Amino acid sequence: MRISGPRSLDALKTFFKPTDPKADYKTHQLYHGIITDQSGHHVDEVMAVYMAPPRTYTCDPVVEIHCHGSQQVVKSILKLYSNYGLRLAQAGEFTYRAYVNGRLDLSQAEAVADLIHSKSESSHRLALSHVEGLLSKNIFSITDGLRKTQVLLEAWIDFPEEDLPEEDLLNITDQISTYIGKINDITKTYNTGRVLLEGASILLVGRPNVGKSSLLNFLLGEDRAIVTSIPGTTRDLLEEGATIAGVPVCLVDTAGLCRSNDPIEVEGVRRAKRKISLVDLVLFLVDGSQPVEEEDLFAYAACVDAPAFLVTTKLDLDQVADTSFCSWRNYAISVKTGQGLESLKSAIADFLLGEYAVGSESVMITEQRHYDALVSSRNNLESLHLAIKSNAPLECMVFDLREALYHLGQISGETTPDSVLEGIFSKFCIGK
Ligand SMILES: Nc1nc2c(ncn2[C@@H]2O[C@H](COP(=O)(O)OP(=O)(O)OP(=O)(O)O)[C@@H](O)[C@H]2O)c(=O)[nH]1
Ligand SMILES: [Mg+2]
Repeated sequence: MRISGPRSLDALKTFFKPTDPKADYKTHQLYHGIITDQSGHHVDEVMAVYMAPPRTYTCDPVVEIHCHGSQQVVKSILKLYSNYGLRLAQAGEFTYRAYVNGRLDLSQAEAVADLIHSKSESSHRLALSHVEGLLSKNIFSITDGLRKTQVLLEAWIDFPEEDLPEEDLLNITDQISTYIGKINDITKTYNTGRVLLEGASILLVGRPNVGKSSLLNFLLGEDRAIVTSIPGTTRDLLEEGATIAGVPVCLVDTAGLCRSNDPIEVEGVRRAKRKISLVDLVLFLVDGSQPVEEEDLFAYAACVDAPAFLVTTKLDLDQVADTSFCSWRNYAISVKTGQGLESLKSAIADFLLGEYAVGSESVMITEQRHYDALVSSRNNLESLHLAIKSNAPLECMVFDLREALYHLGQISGETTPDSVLEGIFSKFCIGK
């Protein structure tokens, strides 16, 4: 249990009886003892630590009580403290305090939530790099430079009788181009960052019996979906999380796409089709051991606009399918022999990561909020560029620059409205 605020140590001393009667609560040191209630009854045997500011999570005085984990023990200690006058923390309040007290900036605080929810090694590493300030450092290097330019321009506004020297204007133009480039480099990482953090969705599509469920099971490494030789085995969407070459993914198996009169199959097909427009990648499967049928074309038509690979299945059998109707990258596989499956896996990972590698050390953004702020800021800088070229008044240039800084400030939290802050911290769970 964590207590934060000026009365933390008093609160601890009220109910905690240290085993060593001379315990002097040195900062960051664990003490063994008993929590007792007002009448002196033992509630639990615990370890407790007092942490003096500012070296604490919230920058306020903090106490932690390491009690046994049963609901009843926790409830009893909470009751003692709520009678004493402490209140429960709101969701994310500890991290909010760390932010308000300046220990973390907003992008770092947001990454704490991502760190807590991270499900794969790559999302863990990405979130940790943000908690450690990688994104903040990159943004700061841009804002720092822009502020210097702002000072220069504002200084010239005070000398209306003189024009800004040509050389200074050229310098500023160069700098602005560099910052636009830096911002573009960061915004480009958004898709991959989002995929690494949340996982990409991959849909397996094809006519009945082509081997969708078999491929799903192979990629999952377990017999999750029922596989039979009867067409129409899978009736509903089936979603499972997995990692493909280090990339977290959500694999979705679908009912075979076909024109059917069976109302269950019709509904399965409807669900599969609706999902196609929402996923990051479609694997369109064609049975290589059978001639292409009208139903293959029916399935192809459903995903023709999606980002997709053609996967020809059953490579262990004689290959007769003519897939020339489809120009997508083609991967031939067999789940019976394992042929082609490693190349398919690395092609999927390469496609999802774009130009980035799993575990790359460079900055990568994962939040829509950050992406939007960077794009707005870049638009302001482009408008500043035009203003310089067209000899616009200095005031216009300064306006664009201020706007650009305002948008970048939303990432670190400097200019983030309270309503947005509330939304961000409400996503945390209690106790974080
Ligand atoms: N020889 C061979 N048979 C395969 C291969 N992959 C799948 N099969 C067989 O093809 C049949 C259909 O496989 P499923 O994975 O159920 O196909 P599906 O596309 O999910 O079928 P529906 O759910 O009915 O749409 C089964 O009998 C599998 O054993 C393969 O690589 N080689
Ligand atoms: Mg199936």
